[in-house]
Amino acid sequence: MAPHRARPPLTEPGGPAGPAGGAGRRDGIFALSTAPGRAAIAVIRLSGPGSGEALDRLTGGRRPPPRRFSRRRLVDAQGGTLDDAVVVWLPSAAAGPKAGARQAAASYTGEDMAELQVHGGPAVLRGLLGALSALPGFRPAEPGEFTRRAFESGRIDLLEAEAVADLVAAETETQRRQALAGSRGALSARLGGWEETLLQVSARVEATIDFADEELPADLWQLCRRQIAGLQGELEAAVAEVSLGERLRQGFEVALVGAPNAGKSSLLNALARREVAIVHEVAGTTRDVVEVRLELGGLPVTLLDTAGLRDDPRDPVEREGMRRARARAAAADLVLALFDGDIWPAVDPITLDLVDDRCIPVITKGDRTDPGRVAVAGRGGVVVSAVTGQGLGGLEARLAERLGQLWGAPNEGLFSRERHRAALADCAGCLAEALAAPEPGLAAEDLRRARAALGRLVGRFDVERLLDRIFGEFCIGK
Ligand SMILES: Nc1nc2c(ncn2[C@@H]2O[C@H](COP(=O)(O)OP(=O)(O)OP(=O)(O)O)[C@@H](O)[C@H]2O)c(=O)[nH]1
Ligand SMILES: [Mg+2]
Repeated sequence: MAPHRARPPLTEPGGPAGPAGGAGRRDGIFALSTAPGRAAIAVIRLSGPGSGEALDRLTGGRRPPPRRFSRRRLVDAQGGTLDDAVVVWLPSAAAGPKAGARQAAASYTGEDMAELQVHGGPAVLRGLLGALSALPGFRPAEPGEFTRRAFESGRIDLLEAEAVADLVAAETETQRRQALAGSRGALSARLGGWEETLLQVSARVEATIDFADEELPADLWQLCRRQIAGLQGELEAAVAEVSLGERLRQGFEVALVGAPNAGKSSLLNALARREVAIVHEVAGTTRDVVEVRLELGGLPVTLLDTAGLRDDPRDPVEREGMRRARARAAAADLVLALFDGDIWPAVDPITLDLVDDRCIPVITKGDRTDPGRVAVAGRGGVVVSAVTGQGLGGLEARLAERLGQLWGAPNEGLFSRERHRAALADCAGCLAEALAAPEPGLAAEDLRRARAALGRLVGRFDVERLLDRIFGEFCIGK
């Protein structure tokens, strides 16, 4: 679906929407949209009805032609030069033969916008942001406010807005693909299909009520029930998929467990390719759970290093560490159960007891283990050495394969938030009630509620309550 289709605006232009709404003309906003710090180029964006005049002031009256990169000297209110920059003027209405006709807004926010590509040094930015603050009617943007305005002007729906936040946060290839699909309307399209079916079935149910005495196909109500049941099944599948979507956003958890000194922290560091956790010959070094984010097979992974497990630790801190280790391992998607290569093929019974189908057994310290003994006892385990790097590639491949199985190959455009789960489950629940309704008249009301639940997902109902939560997740400048 095209990302830039027009939708009816949800709030009146210039109305009291947005965190800094007020009567009359809407505030102009500006923000540094690139990361702060030193860079060759930094991008500052402006949005709001006063953006054109702001650009006039900043360029000393030389507003560039629309949608053309133009080199301009940027000046402050006293005419002093701030920077030599590339400037783009993005009026909300597209020019051309159709100008003046009702058409899709031609900027990200749906308002007049400008982008300044400036030298990315702290002093340049301070000067420019200061000059922008001094512009009448302009203020710094809140986090996510540009995207919020895009939503409020009807250019994108809430699902697309959330996907924009995910795209900015994406760290791995799979996250990027999913978020990009969502920002281009993949989730909205799935939702649109359900809404279409729901509308059709609602109309049929209403017909059985309104025209009960007239000639209607005898099995119309039965047909409706079949359609409702089909839709309910699809929604329940979508609810089930949310946990996968959440995993993708938050990362799959892989816990390392084993006896003290089994080599957990060494393996964590080797997989992370940096010294994250303390490694020491003292047994019981690690107490807290140490987390590292990695990408494996295109998926985000959080590796968890944990306290070594042993019988009866005296130290209360170590005991607490072990409690946390067990809890995190129980909740993890996959577990690497580490067996100390130094004592192999003897195995630590506590770790052995934890082995289940989420586990990959790992024999550590391969550089010190007799290869003959390891070969005999391989049994699907991977032999690694944190010292020589032996087996690490194989372990990563095994992990990527297992994660790939957990991930499956879902649709592009996964529902991934608790908010989605609640609305989809609510809709599925209403459909279940419609199916259980003794007569079409009662089912019609359930179907109306089901439609409202779907509408909430794209932001057509209950909007205000949601907005601050959703847009608060964003970076400033997006
Ligand atoms: N030769 C060799 N020594 C290793 C290897 N991995 C770990 N060690 C040594 O084993 C000892 C314990 O390593 P750690 O990584 O701290 O073990 P741990 O499982 O995190 O231990 P706790 O945090 O105490 O539970 C250290 O002296 C490491 O240098 C390895 O692959 N080869
Ligand atoms: Mg450790």
